[in-house]
Amino acid sequence: MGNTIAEKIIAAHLIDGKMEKGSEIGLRIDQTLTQDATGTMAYLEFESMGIERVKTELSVAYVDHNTLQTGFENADDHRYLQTVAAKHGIRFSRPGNGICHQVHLERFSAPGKTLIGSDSHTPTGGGIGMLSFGAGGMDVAVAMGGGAYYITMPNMIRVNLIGKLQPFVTAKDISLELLRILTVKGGVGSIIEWGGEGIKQLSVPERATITNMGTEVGATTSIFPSDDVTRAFLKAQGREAEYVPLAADPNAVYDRTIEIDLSSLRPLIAAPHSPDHICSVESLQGQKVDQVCIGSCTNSSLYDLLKVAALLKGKTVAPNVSLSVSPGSRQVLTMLAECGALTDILASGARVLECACGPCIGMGFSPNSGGVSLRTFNRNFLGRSGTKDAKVYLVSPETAVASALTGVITDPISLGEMPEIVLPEQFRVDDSAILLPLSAEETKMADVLRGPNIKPFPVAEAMPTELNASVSLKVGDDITTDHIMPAGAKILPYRSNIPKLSEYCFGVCDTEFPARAKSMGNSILIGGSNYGQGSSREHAALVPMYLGVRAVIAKSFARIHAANLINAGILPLTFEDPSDYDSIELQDALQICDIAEGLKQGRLFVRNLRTGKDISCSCVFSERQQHILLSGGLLNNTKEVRHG
Ligand code: MIC
Ligand code: SF4
Repeated sequence: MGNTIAEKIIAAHLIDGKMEKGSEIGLRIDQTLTQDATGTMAYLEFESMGIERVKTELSVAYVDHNTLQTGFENADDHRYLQTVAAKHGIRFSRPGNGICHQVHLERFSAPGKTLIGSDSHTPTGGGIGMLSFGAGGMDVAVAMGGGAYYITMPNMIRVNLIGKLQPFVTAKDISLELLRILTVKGGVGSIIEWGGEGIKQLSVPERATITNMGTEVGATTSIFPSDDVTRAFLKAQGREAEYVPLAADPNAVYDRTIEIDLSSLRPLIAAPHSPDHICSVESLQGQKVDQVCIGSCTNSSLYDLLKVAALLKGKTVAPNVSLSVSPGSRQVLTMLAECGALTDILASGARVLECACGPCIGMGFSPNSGGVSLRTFNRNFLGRSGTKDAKVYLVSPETAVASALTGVITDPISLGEMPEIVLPEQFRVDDSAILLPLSAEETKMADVLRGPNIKPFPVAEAMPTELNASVSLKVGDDITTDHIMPAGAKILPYRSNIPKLSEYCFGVCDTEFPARAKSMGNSILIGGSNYGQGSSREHAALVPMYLGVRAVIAKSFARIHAANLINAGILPLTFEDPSDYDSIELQDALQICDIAEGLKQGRLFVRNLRTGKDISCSCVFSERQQHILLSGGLLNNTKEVRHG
């Protein structure tokens, strides 16, 4: 039996467990990345481990999320990240240098290596044949210290691309088509491998658009082979030496195979408020648009923005539309400037924003009230843009431009002939905005600078033998981490201040939740299916833990969030019979007995003291995870292990 690409990389990095589907495996991690909104916590956690220098081949700290400095908080965090990185052997990508995934793809990603990042879109690296995972900050801290990264050995899904993309149909439309097929839950527990003749026509940045959005189908990660296209990209970045070929064996076995015929694909759009609300652009043609945003880690490469510039050239944005363009990196922006494309973008009336996440995470550029915003991004969750009643649609750069020019949702096919875009053979390589860490000698004298906004992270308590707690919140299906711990320009500055951040927890669902949870002392959350989908932010676990949440009982969980709950010492329990969800109400008093024994058996009974009903919940965790839960989280557990 042959191996898939992922299986080959896993086999080469396996340091714990067996490659049996469904069982826990520990992987050696070659590279890590953090961004600022999750990085402050990750480095506070790393510091608490007392390790002097990272043990990875390469670790990079990026600043790309919290770049609006409306007070001292973000600037303090940037300074902390810069100094903590310098001291511990980590490179530091300065604010303005670009979005972590775009910069990492350009400068560091390498086929055959492993990467984890404290950001759910880390699988962008799969575009170059790197096995890359989004993870919570604590898992990244452990990997920086040389520890394994644990995942459940996934299923393998193969997506074969056949045929040829028509003009104005793009990699983004392929991602949206996969979302139509799989929905936001269909990739859970799986790695998606892309193959077939059709992949040859996709450059590395286009492949990266696709692996980036694999996160939206809930996949553990996504990956492309490493081939001549990969070699050409690495060569253009002056990194040809890092090329290694990588392909699945012809007799590799997949759990599921999906075929997408590129020739019949048409421009697609994801309607509010979920990336899997897919329909054709044509079907929404003519709807008025207020705002168009081009950029984000999904669609901000040089190739994307050269297309955007060529389509905007000589034309003007419609008067009712505000158009923003955020290049993915300083490399992209300088190259756009050098070839004159930036002039075409500016002349069209577009507002050029910093090379950062910006509007994607509600860091400025929020739409007007009730506004319709078309975005080339990857998420359109309710309220994420910063305007709660805005309607956000996800589209390709081509559809974005066509609609910005007409002022209504427009199929880009109506733009006429697609101008030919030729990518330069050599990219402009200038790593001066990526600061190298201090030498081991210099490190001894170096201080780490912390501002007053940086508060120590909350300490979890060990799991009691018996838990008596009431329900502090009951929510429905597909709750995202943006519901649990919203982002946006007002809240993000408190990412290193859990007490302050906790005031906003579940604000989108129920503004009373923080006060109620606090007044209850210990409490339990009830969720529907795919609870915690979306981002990797461990704040969505740390903050509920701070507010006293000891368990979440849901129909099913998203992978990264489940891992974050365990790391924070919160029990993630799954209803064995999903209809039991209906029998629990807000404020119900629940009792869970013999927790340690139940964890061993993989099943716990939750007694509802109001109804007297015993609800059977599954909790199948590895021994490692059971220990973490009983100690009250990964940090407590690491300390226990250290002190014997
Ligand atoms: C996101 O796209 O939701 C974020 C912001 O990049 C998050 C990380 C965070 O919350 O800081 C993610 O995707 O993991
Ligand atoms: Fe940044 Fe948006 Fe990408 Fe998250 S999805 S890393 S906020 S650009």
